[in-house]
Amino acid sequence: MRAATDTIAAVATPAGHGGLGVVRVSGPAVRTIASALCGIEPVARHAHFAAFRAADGATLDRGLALYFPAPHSFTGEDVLELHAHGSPVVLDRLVRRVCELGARPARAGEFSERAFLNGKFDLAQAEAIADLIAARSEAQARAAQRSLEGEFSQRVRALVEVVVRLRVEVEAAIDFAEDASESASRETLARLFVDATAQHAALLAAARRGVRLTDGLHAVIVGEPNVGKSSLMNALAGSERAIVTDIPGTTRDVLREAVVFDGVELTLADTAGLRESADVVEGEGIRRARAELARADIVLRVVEHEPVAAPGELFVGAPAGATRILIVNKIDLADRLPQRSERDGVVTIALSARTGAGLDLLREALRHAVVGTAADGVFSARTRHVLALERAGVHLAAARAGQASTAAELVAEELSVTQRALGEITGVFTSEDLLGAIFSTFCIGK
Ligand SMILES: Nc1nc2c(ncn2[C@@H]2O[C@H](COP(=O)(O)OP(=O)(O)O)[C@@H](O)[C@H]2O)c(=O)[nH]1
Ligand SMILES: [Mg+2]
Repeated sequence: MRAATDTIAAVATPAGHGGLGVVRVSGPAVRTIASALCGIEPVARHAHFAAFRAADGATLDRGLALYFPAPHSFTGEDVLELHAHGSPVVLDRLVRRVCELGARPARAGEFSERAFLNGKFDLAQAEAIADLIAARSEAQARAAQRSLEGEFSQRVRALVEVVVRLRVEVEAAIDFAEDASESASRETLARLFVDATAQHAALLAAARRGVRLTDGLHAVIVGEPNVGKSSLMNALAGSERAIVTDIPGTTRDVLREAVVFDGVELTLADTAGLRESADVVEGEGIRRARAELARADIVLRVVEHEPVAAPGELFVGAPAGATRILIVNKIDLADRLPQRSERDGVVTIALSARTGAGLDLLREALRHAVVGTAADGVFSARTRHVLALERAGVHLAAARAGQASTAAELVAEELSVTQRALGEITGVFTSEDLLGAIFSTFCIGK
């Protein structure tokens, strides 16, 4: 275990006023601080009711002091938790008093960083704690909990194991190049490569779903001016979020509103109508609309009349994998009934944003689009993990392709790089810089 030489302290509960507020202290000075602050010899995992005292003996507050001796604590160090009243003033004075007694204010994420360095959990799990705290929907919280329990890390480690076995085989082939058992080893190698490739593909797909769940899905509403994009946004959001007028070019900036479908957060973006415009501001709005379209998971293309052309042609500029929904709006004007149809992978829904007729069909289509994202077994993941997995995949493929032709030394090198990339996810191989960058995004007191 890495023994920290200094003691850190921070408020662990959110800023603001509440019934309780907790100050967390971690490091070698914890026992000294407990006895000077509360006048107690702290007993392990025992709730001491105590007065927290200032230097002059005045009472700062009364509350509970809990002591978790190393290594059985969150950080793996001696930890003291002070449960006081949830007043920012009281908590601030407590932290300052604790710092007078030998601690220093903790940096953002420093408690989690110490826990990681002391082997309490790996890097992916540390990130899952941050994701759990930041979760905005039940599905996000469940997925973060799964990563926190180590499901994601276990699958990464299982893949690493196969890569290690591959390395052993390849190294053996280098050492005993003349051996008669060479053909047997080739078969083993081929089998292991198939296994590793399949595991890698499944893990990458799962991590991509995890990122979509962690970050939420992006749906964009696009179409010509005045077709009712903003009206649709308001109808889905259930509020008068966007300005609606009969003047073409009313919406200029991208407006966003979050809605939750089956536990998955969907960010709806209303955009400027797509047309040629001489207006500089509207032109910029249209540029932003196109950018929003290019990164959308779900595209809602609004028109006023059933198109003659194939519906697919109305989605130029949308990413290949995006869900495409065509909305034929203003059916109230044509005295039509709401309707849903499907052609060329595009779902078409006829509705009225004004009367609300057919909105249920659209909600159903959106719900269908988010299903799978929140499926059981999805864990939270980050872009960092996906990038590392993609890098690992490139080198694994190179090793596999090279096994027949290239020198075994090069295959061994590709496998070693594969393993390193995977190790970055769980933090087995991580530079100080990367660690600093990851933990600094956590909040203070975590
Ligand atoms: N009759 C009818 N009018 C609508 C409907 N949806 C929008 N409108 C009207 O169409 C005009 C343009 O709407 P707006 O939402 O601002 O369109 P945008 O330019 O695409 O954002 C406004 O006058 C709306 O009241 C609808 O379903 N039925
Ligand atoms: Mg608009």
